[in-house]
Amino acid sequence: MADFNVRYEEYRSYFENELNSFCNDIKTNPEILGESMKYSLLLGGKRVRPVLMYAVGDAVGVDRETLTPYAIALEMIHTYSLIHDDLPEMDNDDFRRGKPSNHKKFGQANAVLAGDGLLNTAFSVLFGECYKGRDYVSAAKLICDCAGIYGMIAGQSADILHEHDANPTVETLDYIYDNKTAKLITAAICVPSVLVGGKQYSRFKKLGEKIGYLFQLTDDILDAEGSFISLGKSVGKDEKEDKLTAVKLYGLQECKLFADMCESECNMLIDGIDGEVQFLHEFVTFVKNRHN
Ligand code: GRG
Repeated sequence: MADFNVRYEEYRSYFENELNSFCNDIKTNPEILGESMKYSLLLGGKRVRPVLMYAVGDAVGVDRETLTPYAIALEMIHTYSLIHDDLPEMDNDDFRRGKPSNHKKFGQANAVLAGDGLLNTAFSVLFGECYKGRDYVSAAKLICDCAGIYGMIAGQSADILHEHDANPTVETLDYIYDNKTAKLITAAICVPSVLVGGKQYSRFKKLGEKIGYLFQLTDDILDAEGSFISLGKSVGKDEKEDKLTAVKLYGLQECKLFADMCESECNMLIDGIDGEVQFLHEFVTFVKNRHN
């Protein structure tokens, strides 16, 4: 795992530098708009989506320079979703990544606009790549679709609808997981494949869906038994708000067994991928065992 940590850090710090340069060029009038966007964007975070994108890029032969605009756009979309999710009318969380959430720092109206600004800028970055050719357009569209009304937003809508659900079903839970969380992770994994004409696309898609599912499963386990110190956000909220989660449906112990099963399934899918995939195997272990 030592090699994994080094390589993860290499991808993460490369991305962090690129993101910092990108943010230096954001200058808005009024200033508070750009400041509130950058506040959340640069608050830290594990950067799992950019890291995954770069790792798959290395496996299929797409360089980091080519991927970086897509990674930045995806991280902006992810960050906007967290800002909006933390708002009182959504998940109502005062902390994110160990710091005051965006609306606590800038107020609710500015937080809505910071999220809108990030989404809009993400689209602008994606459009900026499209002149390069058809594969670049397809990769941009993939991210838009995964983030949109047949992806993350649909998952969030279902998540809200099924709070206090008296008759929760596996199908509903899977729909929420597959869309709210797994779609953006699938986009991160599939973009490099799309940029080389769809090389091993269906294998990467299945892998993205499975890693995304595992990611949400561990998120729910951490909400049930993690701590504020390690997570940097409130814990125990799913139960308090009677959210439809795997912990509610299966119980904590079953959830952990389920996570073991998902980990094995991810590893089987990775075994079917051609290329250098050791990092991906270790990434799955990292997701399964994460503490934040
Ligand atoms: C469209 C308003 C709107 C919301 C979208 C994604 C989402 C729905 C809400 C965010 C809350 C949530 C629990 C999402 C599931 C995905 C997830 C586990 C997000 C946390 O991602 P990490 O762990 O966060 O990658 P960091 O802080 O490391 O970037």
